[in-house]
Amino acid sequence: MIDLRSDTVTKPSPAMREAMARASVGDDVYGEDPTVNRLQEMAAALLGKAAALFVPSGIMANQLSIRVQTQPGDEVIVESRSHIVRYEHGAAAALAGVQLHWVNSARGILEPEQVEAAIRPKDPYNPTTKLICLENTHNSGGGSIYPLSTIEQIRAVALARGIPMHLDGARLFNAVVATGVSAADYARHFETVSFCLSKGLGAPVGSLIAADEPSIQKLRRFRRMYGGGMRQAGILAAAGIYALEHNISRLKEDHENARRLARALQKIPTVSIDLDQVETNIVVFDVVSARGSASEIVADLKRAGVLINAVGVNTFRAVTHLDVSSQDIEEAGRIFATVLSEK
Ligand code: TLP
Repeated sequence: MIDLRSDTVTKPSPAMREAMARASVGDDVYGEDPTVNRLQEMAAALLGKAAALFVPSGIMANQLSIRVQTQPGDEVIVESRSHIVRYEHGAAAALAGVQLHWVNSARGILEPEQVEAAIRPKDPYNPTTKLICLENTHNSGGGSIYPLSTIEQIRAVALARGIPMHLDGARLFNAVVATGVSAADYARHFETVSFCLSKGLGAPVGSLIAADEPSIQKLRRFRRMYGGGMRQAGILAAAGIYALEHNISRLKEDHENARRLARALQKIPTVSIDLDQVETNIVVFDVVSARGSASEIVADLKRAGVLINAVGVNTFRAVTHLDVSSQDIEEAGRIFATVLSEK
């Protein structure tokens, strides 16, 4: 089975498992796990921030970042198809008590004018705009990369209004590898930045939030409130360290495989795809035929040996990652051609 549902499906390699087995551990709620501490130091250094905090998931990283920078009743500006809106079960409302202010965009990338227009006036009637969240790369935007110049302009708008920014950088290193812009150069424009170890970087569990030291102290308390304080988490952190040391630069192979897959899909008459929009490891495409519902197409592909996700009525997402080779992608291309050309 060639599993292209997500880069979250990767399994720890034998070498990563060895690093996990060898990890020194301690009780991280006491701050005494040396491997967690080392991972946090590495993450802070990579992102050019004073400190970082290891958390169990990307959603927890986003939600803690929102919680720590807002009060109930505040408003948070987000792109309308961002992960925070689409896939976090209303957590920002349920856990932080904030209202999300969605702004539409073509591929997940907001323009500075849109952000400026979404900021509420300071008067007795409007809610208070307390935070702006961006996502880079943008999952539902098809792995789209935020141009650094756009981030800089949004930052200028935010600074002029005194509004902090959070970056959902679940796939930040895909943007780093694709553009050559360093993680720190992206991160400098945000008060809080999260990234995931358990996507293209190939670790089994975990995300990090980088920020200044006082924010990390507050985040640490909220992490415990949210049930995310872990004990001998060094076993997981060791996988994260291995991922940061070995699996960043190879993300370019996933990007090449995504383009390889996109080129194969483009040749299929029933598929509509824009090659220019395949910037990283996510391939989003439409199937323009009456050959069945999205779930039927997903089931047909599964029977033929490829797993993908439907993300719309006739829109699909395939994600490349370190557990699929270029040969797998070629095989997947052949399977797509057979299954999608059938009717
Ligand atoms: N994304 C998952 C699904 O939840 C959709 C995927 O398969 O792509 N931010 C972004 C941009 C993400 O894509 C994800 C996961 C998260 C946050 C949450 O990470 P986890 O699943 O670790 O909580």
